[in-house]
Amino acid sequence: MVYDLLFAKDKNLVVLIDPDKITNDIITALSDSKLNSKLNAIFIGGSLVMSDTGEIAKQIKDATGLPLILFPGNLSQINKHVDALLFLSLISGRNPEFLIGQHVTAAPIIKNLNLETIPTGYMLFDCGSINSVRYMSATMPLPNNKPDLAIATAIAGEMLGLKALYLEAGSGASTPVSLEIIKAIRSNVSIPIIVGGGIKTKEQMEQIYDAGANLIVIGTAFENTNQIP
Ligand code: 1GP
Repeated sequence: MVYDLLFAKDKNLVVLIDPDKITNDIITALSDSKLNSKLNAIFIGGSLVMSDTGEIAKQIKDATGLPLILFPGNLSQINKHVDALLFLSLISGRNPEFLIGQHVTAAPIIKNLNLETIPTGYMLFDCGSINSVRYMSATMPLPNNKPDLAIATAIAGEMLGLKALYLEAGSGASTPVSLEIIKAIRSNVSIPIIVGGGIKTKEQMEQIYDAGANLIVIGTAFENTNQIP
């Protein structure tokens, strides 16, 4: 199961590839075995994607032996070249389209492709600016300084049977989800916690792992440098 590989270690790491930002340098970097040895998997997807996600997924798959997991902004990104997908429920929001609407349309397609689904509660936090997820999902993010709201949302997600929580600051956020929020959620749920958005340095990564994250997602910092911080 890809799910087990994703959370196999104490400190797990993936890079997120936005199909619209793929370059030859990124493909070359992803094919490097030294870099691959630091990653559990690769995520592919974005809030709004213009490119053919399946075509880019195939290129990445051919370049690396790592599991490839779709992190879909919407169901148009579903394709047969990934090994699994985060079946996201945007539980910080109140837009039924991203709580169940897209899922109903996507479910038969995913079943036909025989893709593993990883049911994930997606929690968007307000980290200072209107990011793409907030705009595209037309939802209000959780405050980054009100642990009670985050805890209640996370507990509800766990009670609904979700298998992981993704705490999202938004791609390119100036600051990641606060350590206070990560710690508060960690003390209240036992399912794995994924943290992404705005993580740029090794020091931030260590602090986020220490706060209780099981998996860190690095997108922009990898795209900009073709290296892991
Ligand atoms: C975005 O959490 C991911 O959905 C990664 O964010 O691009 O800021 O690393 P960054």
